[in-house]
Amino acid sequence: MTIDGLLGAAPAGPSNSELVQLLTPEGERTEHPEYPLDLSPEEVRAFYRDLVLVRRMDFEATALQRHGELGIWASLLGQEAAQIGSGRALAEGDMVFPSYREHGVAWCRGIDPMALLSLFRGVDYGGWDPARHNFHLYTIVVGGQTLHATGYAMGLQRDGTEAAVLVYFGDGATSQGDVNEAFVWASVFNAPVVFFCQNNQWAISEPQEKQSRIPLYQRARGFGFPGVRVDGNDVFACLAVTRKALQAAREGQGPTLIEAYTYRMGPHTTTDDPTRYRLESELEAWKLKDPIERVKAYLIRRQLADQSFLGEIDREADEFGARLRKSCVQMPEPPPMSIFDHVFVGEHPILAEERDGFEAYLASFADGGR
Ligand SMILES: Cc1ncc(C[n+]2csc(CCOP(=O)(O)OP(=O)(O)O)c2C)c(N)n1
Ligand SMILES: [Mg+2]
Repeated sequence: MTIDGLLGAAPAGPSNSELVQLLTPEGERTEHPEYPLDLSPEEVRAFYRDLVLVRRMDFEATALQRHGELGIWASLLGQEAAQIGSGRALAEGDMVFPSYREHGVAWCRGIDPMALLSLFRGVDYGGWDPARHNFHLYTIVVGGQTLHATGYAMGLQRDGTEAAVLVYFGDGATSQGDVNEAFVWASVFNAPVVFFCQNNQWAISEPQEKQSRIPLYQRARGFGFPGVRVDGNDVFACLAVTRKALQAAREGQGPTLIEAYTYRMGPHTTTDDPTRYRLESELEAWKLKDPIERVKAYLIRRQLADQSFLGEIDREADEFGARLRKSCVQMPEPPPMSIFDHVFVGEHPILAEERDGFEAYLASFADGGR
């Protein structure tokens, strides 16, 4: 018997029965007994606007990077519904721990898109106040934020605060020790944390089949808490599933793992070339499940929006894009010495020595290193 025969075939796409879906790729509304959802036409239109604008932000950021205006960009293309649906499920007092791709969630938390661009332009370390927005700084260390989130949730629990924590990570991150440790702690302490895994099928060039032989949401059971798989390209389902899990967490029912089944339509980051490791046909198949097109189809099908509304959103996106491009190139450069600020709370002798050395180095230039 071959090794494949012994292990069984790798899981293919999810069967419909295990995937929570409330809006089909064709834009038809479906019901799920555990996730009733009632949205007003204004709310659906607002979702459409969110989705279009964050895609535009992403598009502009990618283009800015290609023009050399950003050092790097991690695109959310294809994951808009997972992020807007879950992001809009948050209550004001909930806390978010993102990875590095959660631009749509940042949008929902009221973070100025320029603060995201400034980080990727390298002119600051993440230009927002996590406490003001209840949105932590981006974490590049894959999976590390799940431990921060769990610790924070345990703090909320001890303070008796009725709020939940929502932490984002990817399919690849589920293989990290940190994530598994976070699952253990969250489980045994019944911490009010929702683990939101965007399974975008790829961890750079590593396919999700190399992360797990079982669907990722089923992992939760072994840790002792519920797991659910949601159509990550369905903004309604992502909203309903996340809302329920956050409420359960706030009510003291402990953690939930949500696996949002989606697809990274672009490269891992602008440094990556996915044509080297995956087939174009895969992308073409996922384009048919586009998260924005299905909301648009629903709006038109139900006559909740007309061409003038759609045109208005397109115009707003054009203006938004122009504003982003203009503001990005006008961002002030930080003074070179500011790189030493905020490293430690107090003075540190090694850092002080390095700072003095760098200062002397800059002074050795005729223009003082400016
Ligand atoms: C601890 C650690 N190991 C490796 C890396 C390099 N790295 C950056 S992103 C990434 C893949 C992550 O994939 P996934 O968790 O699926 O998230 P996605 O990028 O697909 O959103 C890797 C290996 C890192 N940043 N941190
Ligand atoms: Mg991934």
